[in-house]
Amino acid sequence: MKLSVSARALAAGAVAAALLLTGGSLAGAAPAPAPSAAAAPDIPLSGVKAHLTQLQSIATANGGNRAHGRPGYKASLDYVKAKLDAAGYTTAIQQFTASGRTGYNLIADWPGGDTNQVLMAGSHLDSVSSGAGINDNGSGSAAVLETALAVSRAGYQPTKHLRFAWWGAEELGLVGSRYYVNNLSAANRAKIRGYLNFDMIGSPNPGYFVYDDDPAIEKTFKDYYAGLGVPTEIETEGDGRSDHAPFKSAGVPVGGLFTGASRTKTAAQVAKWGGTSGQAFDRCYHSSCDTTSNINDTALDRNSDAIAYAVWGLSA
Ligand code: DTR
Ligand code: CA
Ligand code: ZN
Ligand code: ZN
Repeated sequence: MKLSVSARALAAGAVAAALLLTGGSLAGAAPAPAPSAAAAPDIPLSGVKAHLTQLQSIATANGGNRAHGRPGYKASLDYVKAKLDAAGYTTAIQQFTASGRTGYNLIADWPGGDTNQVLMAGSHLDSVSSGAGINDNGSGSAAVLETALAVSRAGYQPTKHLRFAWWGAEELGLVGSRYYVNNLSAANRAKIRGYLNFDMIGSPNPGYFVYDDDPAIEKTFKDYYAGLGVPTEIETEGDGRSDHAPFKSAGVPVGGLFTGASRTKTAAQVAKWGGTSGQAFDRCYHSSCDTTSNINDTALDRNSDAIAYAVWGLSA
C-alpha cells in the first residue's frame, strides 16, 4: 500500500518521536542521532512478486523445493546474490554443515555508514522439503531483497551501516542464523544495534503481528501501521521460533513482523483485518501448496513497505 507523501512525512516524524521517547536509541545502544529527513521509498509489490516468481521457478526446476542441502536452496541463494552484486553490495557466503549437508548464509553489506553501528535485516531463504516455501519464507526473503535494492536505487547513505542477511537451514532449527551469531567476535556482535526479522509476511489469511522484543523497534513498526490505520497485535506464536532468537540470546535488540502460520484466525481478528475466521492464517504452512498462489498481496505490500520504513527510520 502506498503512503501519501504527507502521511509518510508524518510517519517519519513518529520514528523521530519514538527514538526520542526511548532515549533516541535502540534499547541498550548509544543514543542514535536524530533520524534523517529522508523518508523511506515505497517498495514496489511488483518487484517483490517478481522475486517470488523466480523462487517458484527455482523450486519447480529442483524437485519442488528450496530446502537445506538441496539444489533448490543453493540456486535461490545464487539468485539473491546476483541481484545484490549487481546493485553494488559487498556480499559474502558463509558455509556451514547441518544434518550432513552443506548449508549457506548470504550476508550483504551496503558500503558506507558507521561500521561500529550496524543495523541488520534478515530472512531465512530455505523452505521445508515438502514444497516451494513461497510464503515460508520466500515472502520475507523477497521483501528484504527488494528493500536492499531500494537502498541501492536511492543511493541511501544512513548514519548506521546496513547489513542484510538470508539464512540457511532455519527449518532445521535456526541453524544458519545461530551459526552466524556464534561465529561473531564479541566486538563485532556489540556493533549490531538491531536485527529485524521477517519470516512469513504474506500469509493468505493474514494477521498483522509485531514482535514485542525491543521497544524501539516494536514502536517503529506499530507507528508505521498506525499511519496506515491498520491495527496490529503482538506476535505470540513465535518466541524463539525464528532467526531473531539467536540474536536476542546474544543481547542484540530484535524485532520483526509476521502474518501468521497454522493458528486459526478468530472472529475478532476478522473484524479488524478481514479474511476468514476459523481458518488458519496460512493453511499451506509447510505444505506443497505453499506456492506463489499462497500469498496475500495486500499483506505482502504493507509488510514490504514496513520493512523499508523501519530500515530507513532505524538507520538514520
Ligand atoms: N518458525 C517459522 C514459522 C513461525 C512460526 N511462528 C512464528 C513466529 C514468528 C516468526 C515465524 C514463525 C518457520 O516455520 O519457518
Ligand atoms: Ca509498496
Ligand atoms: Zn517454516
Ligand atoms: Zn519460516
